[in-house]
Amino acid sequence: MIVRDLHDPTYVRTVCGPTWTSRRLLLAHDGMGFSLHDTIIHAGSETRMHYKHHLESVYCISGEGEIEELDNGRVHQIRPGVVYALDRHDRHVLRAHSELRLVCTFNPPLTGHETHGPDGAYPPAVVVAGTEVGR
Ligand code: 9YT
Repeated sequence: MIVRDLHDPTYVRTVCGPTWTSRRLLLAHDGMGFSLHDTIIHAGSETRMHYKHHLESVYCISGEGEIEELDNGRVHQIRPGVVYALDRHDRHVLRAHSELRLVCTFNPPLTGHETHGPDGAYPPAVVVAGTEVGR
């Protein structure tokens, strides 16, 4: 069994982007088949993303914002209790009206240090003999 505490820096990897702070609780090396993050999105920010190599689901536990699907212009309100799943590698922009706290999963799991490239994606996982390897 794996037990992690968000407040224990020994195991929780914190990675920052320009508009977000991601506390990565479970990663590829944990062998769960997904990674699990507790992510803070800064109030007033806008983040354009396109996870070409991953499927992400995002569950809001606090804050208010909106997500726009860039392929069709649809806008969805984000508030506690709302989940969105990027099941089609959807291009999107996330706007945080207030600080958002989001629980995120990635499949395949992140290996640890990923941040967005200029295309809004994280790099693909490197698979060696069935195991994702950090880059
Ligand atoms: C909602 C979202 O995708 N934010 C970017 C950070 C990402 N969730 C992460 O790495 O935790």
